[in-house]
Amino acid sequence: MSKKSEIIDFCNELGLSEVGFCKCQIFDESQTFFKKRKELNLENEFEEENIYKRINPKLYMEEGKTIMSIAFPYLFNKKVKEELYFSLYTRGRDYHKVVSEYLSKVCNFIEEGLGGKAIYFVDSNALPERYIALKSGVGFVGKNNMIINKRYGSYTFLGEIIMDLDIKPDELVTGKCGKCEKCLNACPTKSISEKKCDPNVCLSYITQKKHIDEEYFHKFKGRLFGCDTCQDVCPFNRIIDYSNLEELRPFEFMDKININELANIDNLIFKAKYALTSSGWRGKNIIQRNAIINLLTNKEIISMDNFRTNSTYVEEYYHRLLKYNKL
Ligand code: B12
Repeated sequence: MSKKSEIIDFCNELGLSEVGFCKCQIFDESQTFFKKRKELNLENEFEEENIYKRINPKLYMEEGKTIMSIAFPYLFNKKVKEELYFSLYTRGRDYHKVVSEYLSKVCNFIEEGLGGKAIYFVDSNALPERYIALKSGVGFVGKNNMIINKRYGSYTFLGEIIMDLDIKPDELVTGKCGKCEKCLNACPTKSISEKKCDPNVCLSYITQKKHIDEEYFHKFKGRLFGCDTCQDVCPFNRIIDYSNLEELRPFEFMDKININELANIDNLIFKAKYALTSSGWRGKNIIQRNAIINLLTNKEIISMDNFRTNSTYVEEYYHRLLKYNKL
């Protein structure tokens, strides 16, 4: 049995079916791509600024020969929109932790079972994870920028393993959006278009960034963290499998949002609930701010009688919103 088959079998036993491999080499073709985005000011503050760190996986393992890409499905329930809601990717246990646990098991197998050397990555790193998934045949890139996987659509997280084993690369998968423009038309801030994608106005980013311009307040429309609109309307997400990874199942408190709790959130509640999810990485104040943006821009649920905060940052938003409402 080849080492490739052994790794795939091991992943399958863990419940991971969507895996692929590509060569670990400098992505020369990505240099021009990232340079152009930099010139056009399209880089996002959460992206790595140093292009060399983004295009050279060898920086992380000099003797690396192969990169493995794995897609982790997280969809358990297709009900995206409620009056107030967290984006689907942030309703369960923080995926950085869950994905890391899986990847670390695969790395152990490669090291102890196959005598190789292996390191893993998920999200907070300079590597272009979608590009690696594309090159590894895990999915194709949709007009909404998402990696679209045949079995799970775009509702997957991506993780990678660099190893010093020489594994046969996979073919790119064929698939494309064709003439469909549903995501482009549905994007609430027109962040995605055929010509250019501007992550700096992506509503997911707006819900996570520190300073929000007034023009975006009324765009929240119930979103408490993240945005799923471009995935929700995507035809490739219509007939897909639900996740088999129980560790990513949404917490019960995410199913029925308690807006008063969020608008008045304290450290105890934050730590016991939201900090366990990936929505916690920007801190308690961002969640409280998003809750009050939703409350004060939605005339139906405007009830801020008991509002309290110990944050001058959130207080400032409260006053900006009251002023915005009077305009
Ligand atoms: C910064 C970031 C964001 C920013 C900017 C997003 C963006 N559009 O780039 C914000 C906060 C807005 C964000 C939002 C989201 N994110 Co995010 N994000 C990242 C992060 C950390 C870096 C992404 C990045 O570099 N963006 C710059 C753009 C240009 O790169 P990209 O679209 O990711 O990949 C393209 C380039 O690499 C390009 N490329 C590279 N070389 C070359 C060479 C050539 C010749 C060409 C043509 C292209 C090319 O090809 C890729 C596909 O187009 C990655 C993790 C990582 N390390 O990659 C997660 C990541 C992309 N996010 C992820 C997720 C889940 C989301 C959200 C769905 C969360 C949500 N529900 O709110 C949204 C989706 C928004 C969207 N439609 O893109 C997943 C994507 C999973 C998937 N199946 O695609 C990732 C991979 C995290 C993970 N490990 O799972 N994110």
